[in-house]
Order: sequence, then C-alpha cells, then structure tokens
Amino acid sequence: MASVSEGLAAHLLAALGDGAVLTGPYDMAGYAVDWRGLYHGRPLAVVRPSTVAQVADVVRLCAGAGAPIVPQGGNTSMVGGATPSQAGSAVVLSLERLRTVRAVDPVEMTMTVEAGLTLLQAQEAAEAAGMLLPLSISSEGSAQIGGVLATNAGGNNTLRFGNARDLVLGLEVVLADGAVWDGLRHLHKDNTGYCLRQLFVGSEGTLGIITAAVLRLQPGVTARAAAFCALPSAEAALALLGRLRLRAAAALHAFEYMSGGSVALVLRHIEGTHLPVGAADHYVLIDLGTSAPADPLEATLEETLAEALEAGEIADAALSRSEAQRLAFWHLREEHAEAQKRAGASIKNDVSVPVSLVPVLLREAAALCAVAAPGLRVVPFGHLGDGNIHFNLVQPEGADPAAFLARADALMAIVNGVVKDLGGSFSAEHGVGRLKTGLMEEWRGGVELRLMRGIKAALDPSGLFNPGVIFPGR
Ligand code: 2HG
Ligand code: ZN
Repeated sequence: MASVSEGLAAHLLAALGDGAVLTGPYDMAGYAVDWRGLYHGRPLAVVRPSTVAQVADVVRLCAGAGAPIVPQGGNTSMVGGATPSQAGSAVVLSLERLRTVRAVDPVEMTMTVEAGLTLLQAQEAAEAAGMLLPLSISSEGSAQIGGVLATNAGGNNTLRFGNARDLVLGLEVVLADGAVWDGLRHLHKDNTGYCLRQLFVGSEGTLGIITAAVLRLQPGVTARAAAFCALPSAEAALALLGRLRLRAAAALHAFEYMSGGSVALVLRHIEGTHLPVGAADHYVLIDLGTSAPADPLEATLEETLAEALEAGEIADAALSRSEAQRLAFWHLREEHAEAQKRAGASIKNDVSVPVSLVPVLLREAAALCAVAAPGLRVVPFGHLGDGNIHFNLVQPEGADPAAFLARADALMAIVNGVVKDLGGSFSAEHGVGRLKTGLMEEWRGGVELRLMRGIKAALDPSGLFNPGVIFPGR
C-alpha cells in the first residue's frame, strides 16, 4: 500500500501535471533552504501551480491528507519565513508560475498583478504605463508580489509612500478550505465591515495564500536627483533629514543611512563599487523624485546640501550627474546584505525606534555589543527616515562562524534590550518567520497574542498554513 506522502504526491501530480510537482531531493534543494542558509528544511514535495484553481486544488488535497503547506515566493526571507521544517511532511507551494499582469489602469492608478511576478517586473509594468509602483527593496529582482504582501515589506520608499500594506486595495486569496476569496476590488473607499485584506497582509503565509492583488500606483517619475553624503554623526543625519523635509518633503523618496563599517564591507566584498565621497563614520543616500517636469530638484538638493555643509551637518557630498551615477549610489546601498553575507556569519537585528532616538540606539547598542563580543563587526544601516535600522553584527574576522552564531540569542537580546528601552520593535520589516517566534511572548504576549491566535484559529482552524511561523511553541 502507498504511504500517505506517496498518495498525496500522486494526487498532486494528477491535479497539476508533469513538471509542476517536484519530489527529488536535487529538484527540491533550492526551495528547501532560506537565502541566509540558516534553515535547511525537508519538504515532502514542492508544487508549482500555474492557475488559481490549481492553487485551490493543492490546498484541498493537502488539507485532506493533513499535510502542512509552506507558501513560497522569491525565497528571500531574512527570518526563515518560507522554509519548511525538517519533519518531511510539508508541501512547499511556490507561486512562481502565477506571474500575469492582469491589468494596469491609468485612470484609477492601479495595477492588478499575480503573486509570482517579481517586484521588479511589477515596477517595470507600472513604468511602461507611465506610473510608479512606489515600493522598493534590495531583493526586488527576486522577491515576488505575494511574498512582499504576505510579509508587508517596507524598504527604501516607506518614508514617502508607506509600507506594502498601504498600497493594497484588493486581494485574491485561497483559504484553508480551498475556497477562493475574490477581494480584488479597486475601491479607494470601502467601509463595509472588517478590512479583510489587511488580515492577510503581514500574516506571513499563516492565514491564506495570496494569489493576486490590486495595488495603488503613483504618477510616473519624470526627474530625479540623488546625493551620497558623508556625515560627522548620526545626529547630523537627523538634522539633514529635517532640513530636507522642510525644503522638499513631497519629493523625498528615500533617505538611507549607512555606517562607516557597513560601507567598508561593501567596498571590500562587492566588485566595482567605489566610494564617491571622503571616508566617514556615517553616510546617507538621498533620492528625490518628482512627476512635475518643472520641479527644480537638482537645484533644491544642491542648495539644501550647501546649507547643510555650512551648518556642519555634512562633511562631503556627491551629487549624481547622470542616471548611471544615481544607480551607482544605490548599488553601494543595495549590496549591503550581500556584502555582509560574504563577510561571514551575521546576526540581523531588523529593529525600529522613534526616528529621533536612532542616534541613541546606534551609540548604546554598539557600545554594549563591543563589550560582549570583542572583535565583532557592528555594521548598522537602513531606513533612517522610518527609524528602521538593520543593526547587524558580523562575526570577528577569521572567527568560527558556528561559534559566533551560537551567541546569536545573547547578542540579539542585548540589542533588543536597548530597543525596548527606547520604545521600539524587534522586527520592523522582515517579520517574525521561524527565527523570531521566541520573542513573541515577551513583546506581543497577553491580549495581542491572544487576539492573533483567535484570528489564526478562525481562518486556519487545522493549522494548515506555514506552521512554526509567527507563533511561539509550535
Ligand atoms: C535592506 O534594507 C534589507 O537592504 C536587508 O532589508 C537588510 O540585510 C539586512 O539586514
Ligand atoms: Zn531594509
């Protein structure tokens, strides 16, 4: 008699057809490990449906067989949120074949896209229609719309346009009983009961499987101006942020902070990168954008930086004189995660604090970590305008990676202790995943966790979707 898993695999194959069900270890390898290499799961199968009806079939078949489902997009989670456990019982459901742009509407300023489209492909589709999808993250070439929404991604433009959840007008979701919820509304106003779509945004695949979304767009950008600045302190960066907001708040699309140590790792590990300013302990990347052709962006930026130089807020600045130069500035910023990966084992603290307290966080957490683990490299960077700093710690040069990672909980606790004192959050944009479930009781326990468990029980009573993610003790 066939085992339960063989039976399920055969049913999945019959429902989806050849090439859509992978069961060989070699074929499944890329879906079984997270981007950071922290989690090595053992899937029962990987399925790649190409229609929404097939996603619903998979859900029904897995529910019938009692096999958990781990939804997976571009597999770029920083917290192991899309990796199955070691148990060998879960089916990884990849959305990569659902990648149609169903509509782009220049009147409503929306686009309807399927879950497996990469964020970059969605941005390009909006741009081709003269509009802007105002969400940008370092992994946008791989990260897919479904995952971006399921994790409520933030990124570089949050200070101007909000997080992923602020861009969602409608969703299509496959529910735990296999029903398809068609909530693909295009309404800018709709006050008819609970806002169901927002339950799924940020749920990390634990409540349902997002298959398509209606996203809000902005007018296309017709001019940009960017600068890379060296600064004497983090306080100076805040002063510069305030100055820019007074002069050009509507055009300020990004204000990214990088510490001297983190930029040094990029220059060392990423080919073709060059520092466009003098070396410093603190840097920011400013990106202004406008859809009004007459907007004198370059002049505004140049004048603001001249004032900042006068006030001692910046030590040096380079203005982009071409699109290639602007992209080179962004390359320095966007390669931070890759550079840190190449530098050895690292501990990521994706924290947020009130914007005005970022300098205190940087100072206090760095001092405590240096005492706790002499030689470790403190390499913070991130979205200063949102108070979201990736307070990352890279192993001491030449140290044993495993020995360093064995101290991860202790070092994270040191950083989080400072974050808590400052009224912050232990995960600003990467989510909880598998990695940070142990922190939920302490940080969101009591009423909040009770409410979250109630929602989980109502939408996914048998615990089909992404077990082991978000909730502690499972
Ligand atoms: C970024 O802002 C990403 O580049 C990755 O959120 C952050 O590597 C990290 O810790
Ligand atoms: Zn980030």
